[in-house]
Amino acid sequence: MNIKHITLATLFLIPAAYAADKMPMDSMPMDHKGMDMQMDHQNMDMPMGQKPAGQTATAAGTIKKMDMEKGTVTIAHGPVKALGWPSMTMGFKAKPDQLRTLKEGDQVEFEFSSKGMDSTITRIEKQ
Ligand SMILES: [Cu+2]
Repeated sequence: MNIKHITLATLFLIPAAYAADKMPMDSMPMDHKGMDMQMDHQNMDMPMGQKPAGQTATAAGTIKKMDMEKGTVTIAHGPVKALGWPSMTMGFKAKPDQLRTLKEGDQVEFEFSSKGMDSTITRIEKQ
């Protein structure tokens, strides 16, 4: 019991004393934080410099709404494993040609490319 207590006290006290004596509080932590922030910023900028490569995925769902003039289709789709998406209702860009044979309420299977918030249907078929 007693030995354990002494050991614990020593373990806590020595690093604390060391830190107070050898590491000035005002320089090291700040420098370190600044470095992390710069690195994060670089990482965020990197994808912008690359050519826009959208991810392609397939999903199945139900057509909720179509807008031939805007070229959009709203689909309540199931989970998209490839992108880590849960099931949701969302709008996709689509060419009127792709929507011509479809109507609201249709069950569809489709393929799309996703770039940020933009998802464009590349193939869509009635199930
Ligand atoms: Cu979605």
